[in-house]
Amino acid sequence: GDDHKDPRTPVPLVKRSYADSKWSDTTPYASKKKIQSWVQLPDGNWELGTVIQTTGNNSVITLPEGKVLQVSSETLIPANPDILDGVDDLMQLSYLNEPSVLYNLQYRYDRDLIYTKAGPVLVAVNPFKKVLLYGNDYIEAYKRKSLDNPHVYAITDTSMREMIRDEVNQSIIISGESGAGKTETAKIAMQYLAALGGGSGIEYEILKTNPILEAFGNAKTLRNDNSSRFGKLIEIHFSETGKISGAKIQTFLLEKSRVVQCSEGERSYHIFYQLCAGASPSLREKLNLKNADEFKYLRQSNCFTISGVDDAEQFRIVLDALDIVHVSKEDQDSVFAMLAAVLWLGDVSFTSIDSENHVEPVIDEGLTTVATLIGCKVEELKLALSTRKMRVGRRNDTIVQKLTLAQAMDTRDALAKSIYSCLFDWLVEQINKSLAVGKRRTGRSISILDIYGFESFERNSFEQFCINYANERLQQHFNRHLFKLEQEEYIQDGIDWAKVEFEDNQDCLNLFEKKPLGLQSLLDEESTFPNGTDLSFANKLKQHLSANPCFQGEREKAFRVRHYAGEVTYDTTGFLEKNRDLLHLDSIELLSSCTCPLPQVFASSMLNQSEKPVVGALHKSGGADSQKLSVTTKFKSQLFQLMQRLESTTPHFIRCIKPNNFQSPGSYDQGLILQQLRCCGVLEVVRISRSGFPTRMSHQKFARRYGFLLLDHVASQDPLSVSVAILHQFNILPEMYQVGYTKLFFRTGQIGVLEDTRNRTLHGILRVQSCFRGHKA
Ligand code: AOV
Ligand code: MG
Repeated sequence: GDDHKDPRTPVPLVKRSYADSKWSDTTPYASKKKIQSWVQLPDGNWELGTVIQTTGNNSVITLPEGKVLQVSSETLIPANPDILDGVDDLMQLSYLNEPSVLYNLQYRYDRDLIYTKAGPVLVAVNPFKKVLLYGNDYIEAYKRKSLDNPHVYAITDTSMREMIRDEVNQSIIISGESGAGKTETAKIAMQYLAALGGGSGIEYEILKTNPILEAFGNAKTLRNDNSSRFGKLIEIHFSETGKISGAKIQTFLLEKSRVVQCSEGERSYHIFYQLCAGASPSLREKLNLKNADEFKYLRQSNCFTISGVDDAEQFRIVLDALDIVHVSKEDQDSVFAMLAAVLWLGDVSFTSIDSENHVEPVIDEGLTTVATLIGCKVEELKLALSTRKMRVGRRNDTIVQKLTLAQAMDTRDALAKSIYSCLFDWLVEQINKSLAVGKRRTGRSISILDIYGFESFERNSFEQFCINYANERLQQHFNRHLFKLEQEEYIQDGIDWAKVEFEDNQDCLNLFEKKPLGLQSLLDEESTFPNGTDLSFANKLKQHLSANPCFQGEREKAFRVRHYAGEVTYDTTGFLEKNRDLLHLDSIELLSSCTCPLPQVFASSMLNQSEKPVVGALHKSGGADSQKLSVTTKFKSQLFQLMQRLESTTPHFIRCIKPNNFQSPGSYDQGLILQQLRCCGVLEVVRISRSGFPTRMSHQKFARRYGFLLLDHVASQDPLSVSVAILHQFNILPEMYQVGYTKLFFRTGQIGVLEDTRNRTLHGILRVQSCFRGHKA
């Protein structure tokens, strides 16, 4: 039988075995004098050692610093020969195991080679410092293909070529934990597209959307100084000639709670600090601005600056960018007025007016400034913040209810949050108008997806619940394309294939999405109950979901979810309120009566949103609230639409990896990296790709594309015969392709030879033609 005691036999590190792969042991190890092996030290890190003796089940191994260890042979994992140090595609490793992959990435990382291919996936390890890999020279080199090592530019170039070649829309899907480098990577991809497809000037506008959206949608968190608090899909359209013709941005669920509340050491949205630091004296006066540390909303987290960032300078960059995307000066003034109004709202305080704890706002600088900025009377604002109109009884009589301190503060904060999120949406709309794709749609586009990454904090709330759910959806898309569809296609087309197992996250998605007993349904249900509380919600979860392997009830109001990227404990405090996300009709009416233009726009957009009654219809105050979809439901449907859109594109995946938790350069935390590699299945992707056939083309298309290269006449003109003739003429080795029922399948790189010949031949023909024309003239 199998004898796994020999250290030369690859031993699986985790549950899945790579030993069974015919690829995993191809180097004749025995012929080497010294046997290099990975040994795991007590701290969990892997070290490269040399096996000097093996007796029975034990091996003696020496480590670089002269230490000698005796270990069980089974724990040793084979290392690759030196010649494979730092290969730029993990597919080239003879031994595919976790320590070898970790070592390979580290070897490259130490040399600032932050990009590595894992089969079709680009792995990017965040350098946390400037690396000299970008700019025009590099762009030019990738464009001319004089450089072809792994890079965002290279994968972007591929997407561009495939868009033109296949006439299919493309997507670049960037994933990874918070702080792993997704947003930077997305910008690098945009840079490349702008350089290649530029010319009309619209590319500058597209690039300038970045500083704007980052100012309004990014903030410093404990994980990332520039953390995206919204998801973004930018769809860049191209003309037939490959020039950018326009773009469209879609955003997903902005974290609005941050406007009124954020944790110690974090910041609210960058734009607030930028405005306070960078506004001109006249603007400061007009908005009655104070310093950032004087506004209550900003003061609570005790963090005002980001090291290495000059907010005033950033403000100038944002102003510039707003000009470039054609937001008029007038509109810009309105935007800043809304920002100041939000800040001043936080300074509105309340005073008790009776013995029943009812309050009303103090008429002070805060209240009067807000009224001036949004363009309403102080009295109207005061009323909206201290009372609520309700319809009661069968005759729908209106009665006016006074608010308690807690209710009044909630009302004030809800108004601030709504103004800010409406402002964000409005800005995106303005940007989209400016970038609008003309009437001449060609239907060719490349979309870049950059959403907030998986998050796990000490305390996780509704926001993390949504963010992590989005990441689960994205993970499924990744799995579907790289594992499921890939393998299904082989089997469907009748080619030989041994199935590769992968970590499926369907259980976790079911936990979220199942009706009626899933996290989201139960949350929505509890949100519609007048007497529902966060605690009753938590209890319902424990009652109904405990059978799901991904769920665990925790003490009091908490529960735990086993995500693909790790376990997260959520505290349900605030879940119901945040899911309902109600802005009382009184506040909407206030905004619509304002004399400033933006509040009116906001009010009408909020009223439009509230047509479909789902959650809130039965909410506390008896029906006078705006009725609208719950946040969870809306977010879920947005994500479904997103996935549908992505399904119609050819995806290109980039996996960003965060090498340490300190945002610092040069530190490579093996454990942290391994966990990220595991949860996105990097090893499995490599394994599938090298035993698989990533390039495929229908017989028809193949015959059409390369048939003209045939030297001999083919008796039968059916696509299959033509295809086979082409394969023979070019001496493509039988193990390098498979002929399926409908398609040809090729191993990596095989189609390149044919494409090169085709291009050379076509060029030759063009040259001859133009010579000919030259003669005639
Ligand atoms: P994220 O988008 O993945 O997190 P970012 O793209 O904001 O992460 O990257 C975090 C920080 O890492 C950046 O601010 C840079 O300082 C640094 N960084 C990332 N990529 C590079 C690079 N290629 N070169 C130099 N520095 C880089 V979040 O949005 O939190 O999920 O929500
Ligand atoms: Mg980001």
